[in-house]
Amino acid sequence: MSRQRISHEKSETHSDVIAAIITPPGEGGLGALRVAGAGSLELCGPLLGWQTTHPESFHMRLTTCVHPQSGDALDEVMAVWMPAGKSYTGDEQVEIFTHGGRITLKNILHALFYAGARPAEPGEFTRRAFLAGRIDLSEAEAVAEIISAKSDFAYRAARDNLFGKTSALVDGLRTQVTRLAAFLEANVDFPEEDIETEDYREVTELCRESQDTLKRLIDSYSGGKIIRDGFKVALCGAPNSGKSSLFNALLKTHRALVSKTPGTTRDYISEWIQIGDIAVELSDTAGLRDDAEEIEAAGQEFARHIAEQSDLALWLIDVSETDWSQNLSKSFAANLDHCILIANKTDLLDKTKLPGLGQLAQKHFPRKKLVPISCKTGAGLDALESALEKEINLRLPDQTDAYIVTSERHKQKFSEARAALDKVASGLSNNASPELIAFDVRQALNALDEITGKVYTEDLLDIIFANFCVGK
Ligand SMILES: Nc1nc2c(ncn2[C@@H]2O[C@H](COP(=O)(O)OP(=O)(O)OP(=O)(O)O)[C@@H](O)[C@H]2O)c(=O)[nH]1
Ligand SMILES: [Mg+2]
Repeated sequence: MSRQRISHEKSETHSDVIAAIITPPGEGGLGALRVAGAGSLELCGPLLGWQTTHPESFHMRLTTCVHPQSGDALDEVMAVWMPAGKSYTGDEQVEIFTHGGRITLKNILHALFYAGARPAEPGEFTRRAFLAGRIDLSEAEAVAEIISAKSDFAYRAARDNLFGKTSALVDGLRTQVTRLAAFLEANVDFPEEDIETEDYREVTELCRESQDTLKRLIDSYSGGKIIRDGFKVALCGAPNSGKSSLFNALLKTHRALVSKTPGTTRDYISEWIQIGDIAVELSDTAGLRDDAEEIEAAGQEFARHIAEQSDLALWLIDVSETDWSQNLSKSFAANLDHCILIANKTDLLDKTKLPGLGQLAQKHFPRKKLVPISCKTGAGLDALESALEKEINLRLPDQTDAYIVTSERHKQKFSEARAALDKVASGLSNNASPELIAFDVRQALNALDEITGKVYTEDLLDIIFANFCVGK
């Protein structure tokens, strides 16, 4: 375990100059490179033809970028210099905007390495911003979240965190717990007969308030996880029931093979769609039947696993098969709680038989919802999307709630703080020793401080920034 550090140490700037391409790979109108560290300007001078040691900061200038050794022109670029303390990383920084071609960017990056920069590690620019004290740890984590947001809801949560929503919330809780600590220091030695005093009531109330806030935050994570990671929907059912057809219909594109031969889908395929404001990961799986040969059986193992791990399984039924309800009772879907029945191929059914479907499902599977559709005609697909949106909304926290925890790490730290305050509360009611209670209060504060990075270890930073890509 590396040494714990506290926030007032954070005003680091760095003497080694790092460089990386900061735009995604591929072709584009623009590509960008970032160079950061003391001496960035001097290092970039020969490439950018900047003679003066101090060009005007934040002044974008058009120039020809050349290789510092050969003098070969590499590209026509725009470049900007930012002094230390006024850049993304907090270090002196140069940003170079090139034409967005892989080779151009690679050549300029190599020219920067030749000039003395070293390759930036994953997340190193943002790690420097944290170490410089420009952003706190929850804000640094929000950078990765906003970049990887898969839905509008995830984007809004990440954006709010980037603008300090988590930090403000933790600060509020911290103030409350600090007040508790101060109060305890002054009043902790409650003699047993004083247990009904005003002071005692106030301190227990303060503790209870913080416990309640933390509980609400921890509970919000089950919905927060869906906001951040998306809602997982598995399409499963017997071979030929129309899983791949529905997969394509929901994606609105021909992605999976559809054929009348049972057992067409062997491996599973996953794609993302957005329903309401939430990202949904749809997985098409192999049809489930008993007499499958080896490869098909391996695919079916995946299918069962995906169905079990999903937030919701859509179990497709081919309603043109008369014995579908007997088959369903024998299938593993019968015991799958998070499962909606999708009655497909209703176009093959006499219209008068449609109401009977619902009644049959109600009789044999009273706890399961049934949605009739036809992938062929498109009938019922809108109703299915509405049913999906409803299911998702049921799992989300109340959106008018002030704050939703979307990070597993934050949930873990809130849980540690809550466990520590639970001990404080029982210490208070059992008249435990003041030192013991104070220790637990400190544990709670420590857990909160690890969210914003007021206290941190190098190991913790390594874990957090390992999830970033090079260039962030
Ligand atoms: N009439 C009709 N045929 C459909 C409908 N949906 C799918 N089919 C047909 O049913 C057959 C099987 O469809 P798929 O989507 O491949 O079924 P699957 O469940 O993915 O099948 P496996 O991958 O083999 O498990 C194909 O011939 C489809 O054209 C529907 O709503 N109505
Ligand atoms: Mg299929």
